[in-house]
Order: sequence, then structure tokens, then C-alpha cells
Amino acid sequence: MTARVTLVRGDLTQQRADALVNAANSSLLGGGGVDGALHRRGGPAILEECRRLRAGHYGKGLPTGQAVATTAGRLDAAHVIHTVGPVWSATEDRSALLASCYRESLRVAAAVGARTVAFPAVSTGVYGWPMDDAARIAVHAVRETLAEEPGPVEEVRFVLFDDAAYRTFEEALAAEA
Ligand code: AR6
Repeated sequence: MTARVTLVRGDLTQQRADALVNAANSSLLGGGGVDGALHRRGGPAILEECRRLRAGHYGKGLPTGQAVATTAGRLDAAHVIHTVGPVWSATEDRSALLASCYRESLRVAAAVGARTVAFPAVSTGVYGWPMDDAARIAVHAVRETLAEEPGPVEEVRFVLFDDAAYRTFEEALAAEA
């Protein structure tokens, strides 16, 4: 059975899911937007684990398009999966990197046995990606990964911060159906 793709308008940090995906940066050491909010609400355990990752396998940081899991601290989740979206460019097509964030996050989610995964709209805030294009890429990448790599994930939830983002994802989902 293929997993369900659902939409919620709200705050990612308030969601209950096995894994919450963070729109992080390569440093893994926090920032603004979703990243700052997840660390604030999840508490210091997340940053401590990120620091350990930086001291070990990810000495140079997490490359764009990749994903890695940590504890979720006090969040209502078992894991935070950190992924680094590409910065929007008007001159260079970086869509494959944005798609990779979703694919790699779902792979990490499967590896930790997550059944429910909640995503923000990666790269659409500080990193400047236009919402309609980002929504199309996100929906397509998630559907494709779920179809090609069946695993434990039963629900992928996009959590959109405002009505406009929610409607844009709704349209992207309908267009893909
Ligand atoms: N819940 C759901 N969506 C949110 C929330 C929230 N609590 N807060 C913001 N958004 P951004 P990026 C939306 O900037 O573009 C950080 O500093 C927001 O409206 O969080 O990938 C990192 O450390 C937007 O639509 O992520 C990086 O340096 C979307 O989430 C950089 O920002 C993503 O916005 C990453 O930039």
C-alpha cells in the first residue's frame, strides 16, 4: 500500500509525528525559520546531537540535498530529520537538489522506522524558492520516492505555515493525482 500524502495548515513544531523534517543549513547548528523554531521547542538535546554529528561524520557540515536524523528532544516526535535545501537561483536549476531533500529525508525516515513524517516547505523561506515551483517539486519527489521505495512510511504530511502556501500545495497535489 502506498503511503498517504496529507496537508495541514499550521506550525510544524506543534505536530505529532514519528519524524519532523527540519529545513536546516549545512552547519546543523541552528538558524531562523523552521530550524530556529524546532530547536527552541525541542530543547538543547537536538543541538547537542547536531554538535556530535559535526564532530564526527559531518565535520564539513551536511551537504545540500542530504538528510540526517537526530533526537527530537521535547518535540512530540521520535526524530528530527535535518535536511539542507538549496538556495533559490534564477540562473541555475537547482531543482534536483530540492527533490533530493525529500527523497533523502524519506530514506532516513524509513531507516529509523518512521511511519509518519511531517515536512515543511523546504527552501521557501530564507532560501527564497517560489512556493508554486517548490510545491510541485516536493509533491512529485515524495510521490515518486514512496512509489519506488516502499517502506514503513504510511503518511507524509506537508505542514504549511499560511493559507497561501496551503492552497499552493493543494493545487500541486491535485495536479499530480
Ligand atoms: N512551521 C511550518 N512552517 C514554517 C514554520 C513553522 N514553525 N516557520 C516557518 N515556516 P525557512 P528555508 C515556513 O526559512 O527557506 C534557517 O535559518 C516558512 O514560511 O524555515 O529552507 C535555516 O537555518 C517557509 O515557507 O527555511 C537555514 O539557514 C518554509 O517554512 C535557512 O533558514 C521554509 O522556511 C533555510 O531556509
